[in-house]
Amino acid sequence: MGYIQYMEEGHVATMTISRSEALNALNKEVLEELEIVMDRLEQDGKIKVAVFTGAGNKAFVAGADIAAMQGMSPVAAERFSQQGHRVFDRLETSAVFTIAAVNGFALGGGCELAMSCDMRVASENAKLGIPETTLGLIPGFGGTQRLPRLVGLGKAKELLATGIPVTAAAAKEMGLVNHVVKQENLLPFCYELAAKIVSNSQSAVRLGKQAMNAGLEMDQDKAMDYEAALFAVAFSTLDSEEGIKAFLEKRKASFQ
Ligand code: CO8
Repeated sequence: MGYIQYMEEGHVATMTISRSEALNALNKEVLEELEIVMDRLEQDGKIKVAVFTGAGNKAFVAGADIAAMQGMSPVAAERFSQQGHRVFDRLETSAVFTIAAVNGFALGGGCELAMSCDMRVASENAKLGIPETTLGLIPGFGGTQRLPRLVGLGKAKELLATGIPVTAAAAKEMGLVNHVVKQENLLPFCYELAAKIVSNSQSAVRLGKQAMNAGLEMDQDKAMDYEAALFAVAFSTLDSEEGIKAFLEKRKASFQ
C-alpha cells in the first residue's frame, strides 16, 4: 500500500491516508487502495471497527486531487466519480463500523469520505466543507446526497453555494460531526468509542446500521416492516440469546 498506512490492534483497524505532498488528496490510486483494504477487512472478518484518518496534523483529506482532474475528459471524470461512489458506498454499508477521525481539512472529496463513514469525530482545528463550486464543479463523491441527509437541505445548500468551510465547532452544531476533541485526543477518543462498539454484539451493530441506512431510503411504513424483519434476524442470533441471558443472570455478555 503506497498511500494508506494500515495498523490494527485487536478488533480495530486504523487507515491513515498519507499523501503529504497534496494534503492527502484522493487520486485514483488512493481510492483503489481503499477498496483493496476494505476487501481484506471484510474477508478477514476479525476487524469490527475501522478508523479513517489523514497523515500529519493539518489535513484529513483536502479533496479529490485537483491536479489529477485537470484535463480529464467528461467521461473520465464520470468514471472517477463512479469509482468514488463505489468505494464510499462500500464504507457506508460495510459490515465493519467506520469512524472518520477528522484531523484537519476535510474538503470536497475529503468531506465526502468523512460523510460516508458511520460517524465522525473532529479535532478542534478541523475545517469541513464542499468548496467545489469555487472550482466550477459540484461534489462528485456523494456529497450532494449525503450532506443534506446529515445537516438538512438549507445548510447543505449554503455550504455548496458559498463553498465556505465550517469550523469543527460549527460542524458539530449542524450535525456534520458527532464530537470535537483536542487534536492530541482525537485517536484515543476514537479508540475509546471503538472499544465500546467492539464490546457489543457485532451482528446487532451491523443489522441496526443496515436498518438505518436502508430505512432512510424507504417510506416509513416500509422501513418499519424492514426493521421488524431485521429485528427477527437479530432475534435468531446466538448473540441475542447470550445478551438476554447475561442480563438476566446479572453478568457481562460474551458475544461471538
Ligand atoms: N488536490 C491536489 N493538491 C492539493 C489539494 C487537492 N485537493 N489540496 C491541497 N493540495 C496541495 C497544494 O496544491 C499544495 O501543493 P504545493 O505545495 O505543491 O503547492 C499543497 O497541497 C499544500 O497546500 P496549500 O499550499 O494550498 O496549503 P494552504 O495551507 O495554503 O491551504 C487548503 C490549505 C485551504 C486546504 C488549500 O490547499 C485548498 O484550498 N485546497 C483545495 C481544497 C479543495 O478545493 N478541495 C475540493 C477539491 S474538488 C473535489 O474534491 C471534488 C470531489 C469529487 C470529484 C468527482 C470526480 C470527478
